[in-house]
Amino acid sequence: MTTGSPVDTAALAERLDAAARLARTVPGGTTGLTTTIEAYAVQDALIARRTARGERVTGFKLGFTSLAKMRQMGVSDLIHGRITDRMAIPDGATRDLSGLIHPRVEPEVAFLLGDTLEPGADPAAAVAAVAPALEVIDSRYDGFAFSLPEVIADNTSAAGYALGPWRTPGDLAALGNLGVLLELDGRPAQTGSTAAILGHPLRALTEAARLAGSLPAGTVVLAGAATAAVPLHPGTHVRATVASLGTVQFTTAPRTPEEPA
Ligand code: OOG
Ligand code: MG
Repeated sequence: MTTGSPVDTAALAERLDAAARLARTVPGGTTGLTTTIEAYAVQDALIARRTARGERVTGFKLGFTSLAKMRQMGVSDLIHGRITDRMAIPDGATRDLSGLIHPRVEPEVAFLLGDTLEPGADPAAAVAAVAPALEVIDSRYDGFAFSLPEVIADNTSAAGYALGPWRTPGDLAALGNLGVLLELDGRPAQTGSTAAILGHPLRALTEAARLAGSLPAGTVVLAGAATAAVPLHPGTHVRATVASLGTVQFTTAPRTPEEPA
């Protein structure tokens, strides 16, 4: 077995953190990462840098839970990352995209845990509420081109998220096949179904607990995009609708005159 030289976890976390803060990309394929174990260690170090600056982890996200996303990004394994209070976009707010590199947006379903979710436990018993969600992703790698360990180290491209109104689910089983619509300026950009998320979004919770260990009450879990992501530009109204759950939306700030087109 050949192994590359060990990755300097702290140095790579600093490099990816700087890329996010300065909106400057890192070329994919240059990290030396070969395993997901190393990659999650870098992600942990990256999150530690954020929390040391006063950011608070608000939840957990899954990625590549749908075939649409796996195909779009050329990968085939589940990944997980963390979302923080600095990434939160209030429903209906305006978000300035300056500071992001090449953002994309995707429609998701979010869960709020009312109880601790232990690995192997029935996820439905821990769910307090469900909401439609939008995730903004912004890879810190050139052209969104990365290996699986590289996107994990980059906190799974996490950059922003908006949550619609929380709803106490009467029947969680019904979450398994709800229509999903992503609109840009009132025009459909993507359509799909919650069935695209691992066959049922509740499975994302099962996987989250399996991958991360026990998830505490109060955790928000983004189940992963139901459709491919679309590029996000300034001056755009973005809305996701999940049938019977409702809508969530935000507007991106208009381009400033000195910003290049
Ligand atoms: C990685 C993030 C994947 C999802 O919902 O599948 C993700 C990426 O596409 O750059 O958030
Ligand atoms: Mg996502």
